[in-house]
Amino acid sequence: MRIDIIAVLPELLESPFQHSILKRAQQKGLLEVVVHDLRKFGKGKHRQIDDYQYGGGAGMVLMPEPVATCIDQLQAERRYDEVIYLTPDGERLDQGKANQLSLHRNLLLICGHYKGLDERIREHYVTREISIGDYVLSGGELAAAILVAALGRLLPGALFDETSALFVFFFYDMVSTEFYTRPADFRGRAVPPILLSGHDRAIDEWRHEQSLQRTRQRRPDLLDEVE
Ligand code: 6GU
Repeated sequence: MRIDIIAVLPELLESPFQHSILKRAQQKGLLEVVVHDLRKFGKGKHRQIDDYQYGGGAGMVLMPEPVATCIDQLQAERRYDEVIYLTPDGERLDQGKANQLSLHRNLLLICGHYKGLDERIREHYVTREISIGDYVLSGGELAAAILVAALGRLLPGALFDETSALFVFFFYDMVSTEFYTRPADFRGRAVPPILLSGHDRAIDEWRHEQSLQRTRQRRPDLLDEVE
């Protein structure tokens, strides 16, 4: 999968893909992430990319010309399955949407800033608008990093342990069980004895029951969706 990202602050995207699973996915050739600096497409001495909004009001809008020029250049090189604008008024990202998006070959992500994109860019180029939750960030870069992190781990071969990828689908309708590591007794608190029993089948059943209980307690909405 190749992901191109158009960003106002490309520096914010320098580190997120250089560690752990995303780093390994890139080294293995499963994932390619290329960040494009929108300012390079601005005109004049100051390489202007934002301007006051028509009709007045606080906050700048990204000028359509630099964004269009950048998208045109990228689209001349490859066909994108989706052109995704990261914006708080987009459809909310969840595991199901991440699963679907992870099946694509080429994605183009556009990070807004200030008031965001000129509406005409949204109408003409954007095929999908995605939000990472109901709160507002001042730019889309961190949201793009989260989207890439959600997709990268789903690419076949990205995880060491393939059962972890299956677990993802499980997580779609239930929260995970609880986890423990050594020591078996931590400051007087013991690990549930079943986990030390060596009975794999019984452990699986116990974990499933834990997940169900925790889902009922923490995220009853997930069970509503399934039923
Ligand atoms: Cl995708 N962008 C911005 N700027 N804020 C957000 C968001 C995206 N998702 C939630 N808040």
